Amino acid sequence: CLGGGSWKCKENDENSGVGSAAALHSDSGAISSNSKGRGILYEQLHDRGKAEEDKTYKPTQLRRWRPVPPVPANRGMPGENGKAVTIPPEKEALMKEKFKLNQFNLLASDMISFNRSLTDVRLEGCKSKIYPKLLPSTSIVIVFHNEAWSTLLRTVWSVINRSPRPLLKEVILVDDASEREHLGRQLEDYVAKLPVPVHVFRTEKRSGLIRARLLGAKHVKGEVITFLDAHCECTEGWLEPLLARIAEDRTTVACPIIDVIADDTFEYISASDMTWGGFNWKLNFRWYRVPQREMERRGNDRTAPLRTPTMAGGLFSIDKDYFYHLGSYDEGMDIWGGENLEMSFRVWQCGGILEIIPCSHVGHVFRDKSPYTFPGGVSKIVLHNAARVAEVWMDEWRDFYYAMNPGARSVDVGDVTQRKSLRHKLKCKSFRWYLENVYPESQMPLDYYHLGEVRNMETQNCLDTMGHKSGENLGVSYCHGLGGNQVFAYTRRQQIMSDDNCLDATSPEGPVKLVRCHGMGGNQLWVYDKNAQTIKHVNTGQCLTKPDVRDTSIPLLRPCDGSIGQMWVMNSKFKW
Ligand code: LR7
Ligand code: MN
Repeated sequence: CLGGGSWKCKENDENSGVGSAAALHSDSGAISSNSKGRGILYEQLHDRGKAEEDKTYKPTQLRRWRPVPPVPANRGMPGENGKAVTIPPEKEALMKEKFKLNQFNLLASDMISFNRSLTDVRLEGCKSKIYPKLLPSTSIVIVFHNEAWSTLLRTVWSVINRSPRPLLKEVILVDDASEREHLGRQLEDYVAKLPVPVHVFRTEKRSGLIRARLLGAKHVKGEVITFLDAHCECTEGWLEPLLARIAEDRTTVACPIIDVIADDTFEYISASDMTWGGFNWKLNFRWYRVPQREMERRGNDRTAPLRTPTMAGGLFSIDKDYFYHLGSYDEGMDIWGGENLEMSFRVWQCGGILEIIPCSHVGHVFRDKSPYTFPGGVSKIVLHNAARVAEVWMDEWRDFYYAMNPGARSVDVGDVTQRKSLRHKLKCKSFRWYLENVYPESQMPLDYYHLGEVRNMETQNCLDTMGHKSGENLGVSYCHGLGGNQVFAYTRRQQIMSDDNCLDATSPEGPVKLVRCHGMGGNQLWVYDKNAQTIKHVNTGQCLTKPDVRDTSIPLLRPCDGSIGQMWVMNSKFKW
């Protein structure tokens, strides 16, 4: 959720179909069903020559189960059926005070039953699906640092109330060095009385969510590991589709649709089934709209598993042996961040499949800020983790990460030799393969001539996005040489791009705007003449020109005249 160094998880980017789950429940829905054949690309994704027995479970590893009846509404309790909780005006001050503890409305959470009822948010087609009578069992691993009592226990109770008992081996809670009283003895005493085995393990010192999950995973006795954040609510029928998918093929990593539990009211808001996971040049996880291509591969069946390029990271099921076969997690990652992309790339590049299972819904409290400390500093930790992802998995595309995050060049990535040898040992495919086959819609250009600053010869100033969003003007400013907003790629498809925006002009007078790249040429087509050093806009025939004296921050489009103000240097790496 981390976006551009901020913690915004609920920001929606109107222009791109990008956004957080919070903004995605307004699903416009309509999907054209004009497709005949399915995409063939994925059918050959991996060489699935493995013996069938390897892919599934032995009968002794499976359990007979029955569906669980819905949790009845608790009469008179706030928040039932997933409704928003309202706080009386006289408690507003208290509410604000408590909000700071966890960065969500703790007062509201504390008013809601651990067993609150939720509406059945599944698509109709999901409710009538029949799953195998025998499924593998799973252990639920929940790690936390200073989690609130009510959210943690509502997570646990929602698992207990909505999972077929034979499939629920145990719940494993990993306390990552919390400092809150209620998470000590009180928690152990409480869980000892629960109707399913719940174990509490504790890290000796703050180890971060990645190493905490590794500690939890070590104790798993079920066939499948299911990870959840500590502020979730599982809905009716959430578990069966995840386990059924893994039972079909143990190399599948299965994620539910992550619904939104509003941080201010605890309202349960169903998220769209039309979004999948992507990432940007900064290596932030982002939600994007599922492309038509993937809809067609699924035969336009919205209940069918959705192959996603990346996952959010907190909520997923994976076969235990496969988890270790694939190299579990990178122990060199601290506190928070990066492990979700690391695992996503690893799964795809090393022969697995990463899917969102639309018939499985789990709610998660999305918040704007992180409530806990990042010992050593947020940016240092997040940049360190992401740099490890870039170094190990992204080949030359790691340059985009470093160009976009100049600060990352100076952080210590630590030792990545073990992770690189894992990649080698598993004979994992290249990042190019991933971009070509799994995520052709990504904003990583497959081939590009230049990645770096674009400097005007006359003014010696550089093109600069000024941090503008899609639809806003391109800028120009003093070249700082630090990358970030002054980094542009000139691609083989003749786009000039910065992350997911492309230089775009609709009229010969300009202005030149940043617009979400559409990859269709048109107004986003630019020809750079390496000798003349001109950047010509194909549709208008005009040349990109230094700004006018009246406003020195806006580059212009002008008839090409060979003047020095129309000469731009792109000198990072030219391979024509
Ligand atoms: O030092 C820590 N130790 C911990 O045990 C820091 C965190 N944690 C725990 C924490 O208490 C929580 O239970 O780890 C869990 C995840 O931390 P959050 O809730 O602060 O993370 P998040 O929900 O903001 O972030 C998402 O990205 C993370 C990247 O490292 C993890 O993968 C989270 O699991 C993940 N959450 C989801 O995928 C839910 C959907 C959010 C989105 C998009
Ligand atoms: Mn979370």
